[in-house]
Order: sequence, then C-alpha cells, then structure tokens
Amino acid sequence: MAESSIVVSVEKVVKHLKDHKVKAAVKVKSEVLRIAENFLKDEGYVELLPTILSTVTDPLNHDVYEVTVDYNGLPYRLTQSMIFHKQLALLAFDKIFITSPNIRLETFDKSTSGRHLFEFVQIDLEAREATREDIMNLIERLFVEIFKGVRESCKEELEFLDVDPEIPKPPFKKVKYLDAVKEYGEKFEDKLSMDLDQPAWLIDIPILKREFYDKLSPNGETLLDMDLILPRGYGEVISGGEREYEYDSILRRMAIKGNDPENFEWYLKIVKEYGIPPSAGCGFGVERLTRYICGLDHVKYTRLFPKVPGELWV
Ligand code: ASN
Repeated sequence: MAESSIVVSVEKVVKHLKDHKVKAAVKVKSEVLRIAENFLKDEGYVELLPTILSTVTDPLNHDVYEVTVDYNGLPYRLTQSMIFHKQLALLAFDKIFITSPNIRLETFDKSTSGRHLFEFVQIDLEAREATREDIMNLIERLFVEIFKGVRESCKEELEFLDVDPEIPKPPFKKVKYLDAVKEYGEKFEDKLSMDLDQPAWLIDIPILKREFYDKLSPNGETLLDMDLILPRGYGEVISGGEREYEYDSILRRMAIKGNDPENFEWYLKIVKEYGIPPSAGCGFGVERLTRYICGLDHVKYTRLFPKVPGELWV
C-alpha cells in the first residue's frame, strides 16, 4: 500500500520553533539529559560518543526501511541502536553509556502513534557482569532522580504545561509477558499501560518476540530481558536485558530468528576470536520519557526539529 507523506511548510517549521509548549518540553528534555548523564557518571559509567555510521547495527524486531550509506564503495549502515558497540565497548570499560541518536526509518503509519520519530535519542547503557536485576534497580533510582530534579529545576515549564509529574515509587511492579497476554490478549501494551498508575517492568519476553542478542533463560523459551512500560497509555520507554555473549549461542539465536550471520560479520569475528564479557544493559527513549513527564500527546513536541515518520522537515 502506498504511504502518504507530508512536506512540512516553512511556516509550520517556524510556528513549531516559536511554540511555547515545544520550548517548555525541550527545556525539560535538556534537564532530563543533564540529570541522567550526571547520575550515570556518579555510578561509574563512562560516557562514550555516539557511533552514527556502522558496519553492523541492531536488526530490530519490527520492519523499518533499510538504510545503507555508500561511502564511495564502502557499505555503511546508519545506527539503529548501538547494542553491538555497547557489548564490544566492554572490552575497554566495565560500565558505559551513550546519549545515542538512532535512525530508524519507520513506516509512515507510525506518524500518529505519538511515540515514534525516525530520528530519536536513547540513553543507552551497558555493564559488564551485570544482571537484569542490577539494571532494573539502577533505572528505578535514576528515574526517581530525574523526576525529583525536573520538578525542582523546571517549575516554570511544568506550570506552563499544566502538569505535576509524580515521582515514581520503586520497586516497580514486574509483569510477565505471558501473563499480560492472558489478561489483555496479544496486543496488550496499550491496555496494560492504560491500567497502570506507576511504571511497570514487562519481563520474560518470549524468544521469538525479541532480537537474538537478549539472553535466553534456562527455561529455553523466554528471555532474561525487560521493557519498562509507562502508565496512562504512554507505553514502552525502555528495552534491555542480559545478553548472549558466547559465539555458539549467538549463532543459534540468529538461526532461530532468521538473522543472516553475514550481516554481523565484524561483530561475530570479534566474539569468536577475542570473546566478549557477559553483560546487561538497556536504553531509554529520551523523547518518550520527556513526553510522559510533560503530559504531551506526541513526542514531536520534545524536539525542535522532529522527524515524524512520513514527514519531510528541515
Ligand atoms: N538499547 C536497547 C538495549 O539495550 C536495544 C534497542 O534499542 N533496540 O537492549
């Protein structure tokens, strides 16, 4: 089916730049970044600069348009997530994070989801020898800091947006994926999110519902992974988990998901010849968290130059 696209007019771009709602949300987002980056540094995470062009990137678990850059014959990809670079970076440091711009050329039907931009930023972190529990605990403490900090430093903006974001209360509830399916049916995310009044972890996602790199649990059916679901319909803001790190297991998981090892040649070579450590990590969508704090109906208000699926914007 042909997808309809929109060329955004210059008037609309300037109106967006001058919109007080956008200005307030962008200021809140700036504070979210400051607080998160300081918190992670205080926890011993070393900040890396983002990788934008890569020979290997996240295959993702949903369809997007492929994007390769022909650099005079050298085939580069645009980064969809830094998952493999995060694992490799642990050869240098024990804990790392990146404020990572990701390009995911989403299909145009995502334009009205309120949650998709085809260029967005996630704070992506990974820690050597960490467990899923360690990462969930870290994020719960981080989210408390972010909400406390923003309430303090963005009083004017929150007042303008007419919101009073509640500081989340850890520990967050854990919901098993298959229990959510039982309660709400296969397409449960929106319904689950609508029923929540606190963020909740969605855990134990079935093997075929996620990428090959999240670690299989000893039960052989679900993964040692997690999403964080925001309340009141705001939906998923984090995905992460423990990782596969052994060459044979990675190949087995690629075969199960139908991922062609040829597309991951650089990564696989390093894993096979040098090894990578066990780890866990996650990434949280900066625009999605800001949208939730600011009570907005679309992530586009959190960026001055939003890349909404299907739109041509400056
Ligand atoms: N950042 C995510 C993770 O750490 C991966 C992703 O963005 N798809 O698992």
